[in-house]
Amino acid sequence: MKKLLLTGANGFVGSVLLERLLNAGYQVTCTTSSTKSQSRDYECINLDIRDGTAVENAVKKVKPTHLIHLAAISNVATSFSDPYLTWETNVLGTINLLEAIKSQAPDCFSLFVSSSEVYGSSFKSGIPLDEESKCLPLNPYAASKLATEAAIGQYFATSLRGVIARPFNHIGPGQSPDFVTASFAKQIAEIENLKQAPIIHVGNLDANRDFLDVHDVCRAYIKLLEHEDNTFPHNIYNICSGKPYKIKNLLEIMLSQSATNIDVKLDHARLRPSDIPFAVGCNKRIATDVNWQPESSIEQTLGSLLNYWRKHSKSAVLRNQVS
Ligand code: A2R
Repeated sequence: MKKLLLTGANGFVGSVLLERLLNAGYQVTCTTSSTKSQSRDYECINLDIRDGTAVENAVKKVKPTHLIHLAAISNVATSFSDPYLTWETNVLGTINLLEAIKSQAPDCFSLFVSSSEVYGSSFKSGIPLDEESKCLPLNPYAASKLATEAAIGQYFATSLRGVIARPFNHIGPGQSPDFVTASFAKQIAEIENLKQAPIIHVGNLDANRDFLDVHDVCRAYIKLLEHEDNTFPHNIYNICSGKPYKIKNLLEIMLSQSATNIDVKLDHARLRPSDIPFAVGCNKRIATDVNWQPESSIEQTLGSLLNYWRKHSKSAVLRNQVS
């Protein structure tokens, strides 16, 4: 029986990944730091990963064969406003898990989810970055993830089994509208539902980013977990499309999927001073070692995101009409 412990199950990725893990036949125990609706399909433990004793008790109870660690402070703005919370959660929280796995489930195979943000200034080279590129973090979130990778690497070298993923931008339902494609989709849906004037407010449209459908990202995580008895030539993998998408082109695709005429307005408050013009990854390593490739087209991904926000916006309109 594959017993999997999933941290951060309430988050954007966790919600999608949980469904896919259950469909793949895993017996899943989720950990969340806030309440999650209970289900007969999985177990749920309320856990703050900063509490080492609680983490050890949870791992002792579950004795997982597999771990996917998503729980983190994942928002860059929060990492600037609360660096202590970010480092405590991301670095020390992960060390709590590593120690618990080491003492309570030493044969467990673990997937630790880091971030492409660790590359930071290296993106200024303007070429797709592979896993050997220098990591030069530009914000506390990225720095905390890189420090976490160093800690994990030491456990891998001396005791534990596992792999680290560095996902690039991912798109999907449930993501906060602080992220660019969710912001566009939410605004278009609200304009269609006459909740916003027909003007979409945007930030820097010239940046090139590497986007994946969240389902492709989750497929990569499961492939990494299941790859040939967990033997890999490497222990860090980029999860990316390898393609640059200009934000302006993504907006054009989304506008073309709406029948409403919408004007575009630059909102200076949405411009970030340290914007990196080009942040794209190279996915050769995961394609070669694990035989993973993205499957969704960008048009499909943006279309389903837009439909999610249309439903969301419509049900909010209906709720307002009833109350
Ligand atoms: O508060 P909750 O139950 O929603 O849980 C959040 C969880 N989290 C924690 N869990 C336990 N103890 C903590 N002290 C703690 N602090 C935060 O992490 C939340 O559900 C989850 C992260 O979800 P999102 O912010 O939506 O991140 P996303 O996009 O799902 O990214 C997943 C992973 C993160 O490690 C990123 O750094 C990475 O992918 O790229």
